[in-house]
Amino acid sequence: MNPSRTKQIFMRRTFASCLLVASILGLGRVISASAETHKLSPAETGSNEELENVANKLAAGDTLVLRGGMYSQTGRRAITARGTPEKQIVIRAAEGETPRLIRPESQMNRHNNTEFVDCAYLTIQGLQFRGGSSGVRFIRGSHITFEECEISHTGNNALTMNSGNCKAFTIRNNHIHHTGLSTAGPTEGEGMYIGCNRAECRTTDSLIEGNHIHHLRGTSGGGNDGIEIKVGSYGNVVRDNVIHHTTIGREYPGIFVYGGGPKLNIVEGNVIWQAGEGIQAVSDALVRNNVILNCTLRGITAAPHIQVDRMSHAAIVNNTIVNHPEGIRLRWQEAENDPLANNLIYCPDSTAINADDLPKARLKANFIAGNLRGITTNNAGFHRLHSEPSPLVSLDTHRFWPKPGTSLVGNADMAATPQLDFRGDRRNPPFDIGAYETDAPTLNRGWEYDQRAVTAEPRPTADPYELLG
Ligand SMILES: [Ca+2]
Ligand SMILES: [Ca+2]
Repeated sequence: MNPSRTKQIFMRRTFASCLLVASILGLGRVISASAETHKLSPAETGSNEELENVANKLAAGDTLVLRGGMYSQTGRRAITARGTPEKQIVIRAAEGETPRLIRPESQMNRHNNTEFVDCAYLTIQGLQFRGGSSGVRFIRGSHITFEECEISHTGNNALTMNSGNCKAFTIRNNHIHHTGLSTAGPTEGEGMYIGCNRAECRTTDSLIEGNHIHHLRGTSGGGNDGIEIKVGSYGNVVRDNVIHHTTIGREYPGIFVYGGGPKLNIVEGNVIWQAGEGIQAVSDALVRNNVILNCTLRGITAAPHIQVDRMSHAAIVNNTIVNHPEGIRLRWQEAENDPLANNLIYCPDSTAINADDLPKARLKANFIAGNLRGITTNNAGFHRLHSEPSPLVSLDTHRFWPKPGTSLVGNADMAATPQLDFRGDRRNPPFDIGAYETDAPTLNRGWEYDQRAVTAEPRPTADPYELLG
């Protein structure tokens, strides 16, 4: 059995057990709301599906339980469900069953799979969405939890929030894969497309956590980003996601945050490999504790973008960036960003840093292996690693745990160090370079492919301004 197959099975099992727990929690919610619970079984119908009809009649506090099997309709499937803070609405899978909301292949370019329009205080849990132009489209909405779902085999992108403002969403533990299948014309195929071009709509104060996103296909200049948060959207946390193989057709970032809003977006604890760039951040971003390896272009791009009129308040700290053609592409000459610190940039056979000039920003304690363009290690803030062959426990098995006694341990810049590390463990001084802090556990808890997505414990929401004052 090959490694990726093993990973998929492992994750599927774990997702199933999460679902069971979530179902129990969901049940608790139903009882306390003392509202109606509707049950539906699969049906294949014409333009008017019972699922759509029932969902649109849910009152605050109601629950809709979908039995396993195929739900199919030919017309648009649009749901509006509005709960209240006290009486949430839940649409969920029956315990241990998988409802599959499908869209026939012949309609891939005609309709999205499912649209949620102006929903509020709604939880959607354990459903599978297969087919459609976009998989799941949120048209405006607030206080929506979308979790333990699967979106796949879409003509274009999987999940979109670019039709009006969205606020206070939680998008958690979903499995998103095989997008951009349309051959009718150019397709983007993003995993998540959040916010609008030119800030014509914004998504704010939302949490995007623990999602597994892979095999994204794009054929247009719009690009197949894993998670793209457009200009003007702010206050979002993107953490503990696993993103890989997003380079079918085009090479775009695993995570792309533009910034330009009044608050930061936080990108932390993600694992990304085989993307174009791992992460691209322009402005107003805190990028920390990410593990990024084996991308086709580079680990991180920190450079201007035509849609963002300034570059300020971006910080890139304590990331582990391994084995890319370029580790970091840095274009911060005009930026008021700060700092770039405590990163491990390990690209011994290629270019670690590509900067066209030294930025004004604070550079501290970045440890590198690989070539330099535009800077030298005489510049304050860049230190060459001398430990050979590798300062990490194992490159082969992707255990990026700093070896004791190497310069990665204890040499971080204290002021730039986040409170927690990649695993959510508290960092204690002296602080370490890269995503892991080594002194808390006695065992090597370096990350491996199979375990990362599912072992991350929920962590307290960090203060977005803790680094930036
Ligand atoms: Ca894109
Ligand atoms: Ca320490």
